[in-house]
Amino acid sequence: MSRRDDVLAALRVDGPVSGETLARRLGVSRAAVAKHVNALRDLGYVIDAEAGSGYWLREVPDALIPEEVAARLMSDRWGPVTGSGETGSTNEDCKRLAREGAPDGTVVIASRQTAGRGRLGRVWDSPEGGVYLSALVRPALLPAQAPPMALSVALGIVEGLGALGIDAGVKWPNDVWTSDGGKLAGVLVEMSAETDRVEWIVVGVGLNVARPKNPTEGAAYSSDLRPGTTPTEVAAAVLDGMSRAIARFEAEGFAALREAYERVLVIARADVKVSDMHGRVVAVGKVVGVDDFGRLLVERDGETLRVAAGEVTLRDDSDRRRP
Ligand code: BT5
Repeated sequence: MSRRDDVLAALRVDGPVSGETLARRLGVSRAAVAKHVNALRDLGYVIDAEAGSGYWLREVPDALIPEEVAARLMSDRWGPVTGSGETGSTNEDCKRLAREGAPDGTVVIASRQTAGRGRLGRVWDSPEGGVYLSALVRPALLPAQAPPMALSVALGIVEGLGALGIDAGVKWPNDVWTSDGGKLAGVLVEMSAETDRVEWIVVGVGLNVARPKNPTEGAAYSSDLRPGTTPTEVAAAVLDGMSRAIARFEAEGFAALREAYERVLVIARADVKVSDMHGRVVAVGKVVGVDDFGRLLVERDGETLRVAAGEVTLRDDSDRRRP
């Protein structure tokens, strides 16, 4: 923790704390305390200074600030939590840190991205009002075991949102949908591996919290979580959900998460078409679940196909289960 974090932690008490007490407790001068308080104010913290009683933390900012997310985390998997207001892509930042040797659990967050990416080079619209984060995982997995990581993360996001009372579900493989049928969040998993060892996995999550003022034309995405829900609490809840799901996946494999994943699978029993990355149709039929490796089970004429990767399109909306 930096000194500024120490000052912030000391201010998180119910009531005013004098500059002198803070200085003594942290072993710094009163001028240094004042400097850190001003830096916190610049970040959007409202800190009153009352003569005779001291500093009082009145309001924490809504913007996504690493210290605020870190302070709310229950899981001890994540940290350090880094980042700033704007960046190109948190996945790019996190991959750079991974190559420089950053530890498992490192998180990069941003309030907006100028070059947010989806899978296969697609664009991820990243205006202010969303959560954009990437987490570094150094798992004890073989490269062939890694693919269900993305599904596990999607499940973790849904469970994390559930802890905030927000209803969402997964659309295989790793989209998060809300009950209006729009895409609330997406997951981009990138990895570096040798033949017999995963060196690192960067898990990127983009999630819409407030509806952007000027949404990209034609984008069918969902947002507008409960009014008052802040990006900070969503980021912390999602990271906590992810840490539980990832830990379970690492320890027991996707088989241990399969049932939970199927329970929130919004396309369960839907008639679908699955296409590969070139647009070729690889399966048509009814979704009956996923297997222990996260492959989608599509049934047609009594035969079950296992699809490892692809894009799902609904053929008939009528029997899709809403989350
Ligand atoms: C994804 O890709 O869903 C993965 C998105 C991951 C974004 C995060 S943000 C933090 C980290 N840093 C990055 O640069 N990326 C990660 P895909 O399944 O390919 O979906 C992309 C498609 O979703 C686009 O082609 C649009 O149709 C749609 N889309 C774009 N922006 C969206 C948004 N904000 N909300 C919902 N849908 C969106």
